[in-house]
Amino acid sequence: MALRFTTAGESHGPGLVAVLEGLPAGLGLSPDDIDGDLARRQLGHGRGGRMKIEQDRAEVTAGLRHGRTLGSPVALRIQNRDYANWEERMNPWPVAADVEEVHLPRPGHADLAGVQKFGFQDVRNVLERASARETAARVACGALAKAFVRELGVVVASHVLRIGSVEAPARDPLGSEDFVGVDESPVRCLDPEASAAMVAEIDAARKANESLGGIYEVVAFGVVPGLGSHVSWEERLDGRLAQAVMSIQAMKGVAIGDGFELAGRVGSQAHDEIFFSDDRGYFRETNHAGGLEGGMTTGDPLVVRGAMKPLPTLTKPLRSVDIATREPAQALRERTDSCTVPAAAVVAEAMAALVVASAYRDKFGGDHIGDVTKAVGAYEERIGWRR
Ligand code: EPS
Repeated sequence: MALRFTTAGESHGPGLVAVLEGLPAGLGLSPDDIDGDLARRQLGHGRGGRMKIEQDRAEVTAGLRHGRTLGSPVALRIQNRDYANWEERMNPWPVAADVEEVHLPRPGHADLAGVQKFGFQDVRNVLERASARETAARVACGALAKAFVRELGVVVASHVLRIGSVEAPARDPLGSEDFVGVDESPVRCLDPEASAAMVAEIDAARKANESLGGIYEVVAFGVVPGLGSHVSWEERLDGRLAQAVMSIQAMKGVAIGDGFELAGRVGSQAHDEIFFSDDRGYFRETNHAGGLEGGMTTGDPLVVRGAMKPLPTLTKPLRSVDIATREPAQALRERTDSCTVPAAAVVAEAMAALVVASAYRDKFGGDHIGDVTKAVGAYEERIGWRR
């Protein structure tokens, strides 16, 4: 059974919920597995006032007993503490108060297309769900997926490569140990000098009433060769990863491995030559392909980059139109973050983990975690794969 998840919840409504189906039974989990990642998603220089209000915790309401999965859907709930300030405006039921509608769509947000599509008069009916608050629920599901793949020897990590005009210097290929202190950087960047420059750039942007985007990279270490498949388009793992990462709010680009840079290289500089030794089995000395060839994993680290646009809620709003009067107006001005690239990288870790976990479920099945580890071990032995 493939892994499937769904989320529900509005940004200032009572809370978020998520249901993740398809984990095997017997997988050990702790509250910290989930809450640790929820806390990491709240970090990062450039966050706005909302993060001082929220302290995300997942309440698991189904699918677990005494810290082990039951093989049934796992359901969880994350409270929106800010709902206390929005009870009238976001109450699921009618209220006596006269709640003011929002008529000023923000360029770059879901607002205008959303009201057109759903026939709303009030932009809030769209923006509440379009908000990246929803990514807390994704991260909770991703933490469960990470715990599953961790049992199979897979570690998923991320770091920030660029914020605005500041780029971290290129590095030698990274190992999972290189990511140990990454959350200590206020922008989750591995290079201390670039981190400091990114912080300064965010501060300057905020002062100028601007927002900033950037680029992050997710790496999954220890993934077996042969997940995904070349035989049909929807099974190609590169396509599934790209969809999952692109679906994160505010993403505008996704690349696998060297991605767009490969387009400008000659073939001999673009591919990863294959070697064999008794010690290592098949191996490569480079990983331009980002661990994916023909839509299948190669056994090298899986490398996915995401490009995030600057957030479209601006403290100095862009020009727009009042949808009630059709007169020119300034877009909605709301409390906002100035940069959320560090958080987006944590969300992308979750999405990548969910795709990888789902591919393991597709290939190896198994009702109990012990069945899965046994099947993966037998396959690793058959192909002679060594981590
Ligand atoms: C968001 C706007 C801000 C962010 C929010 C996403 O919320 P607010 O409008 O309440 O200030 O803080 O992100 C989160 C709440 C979160 O948990 O990440 C938006 O418009 O997308």
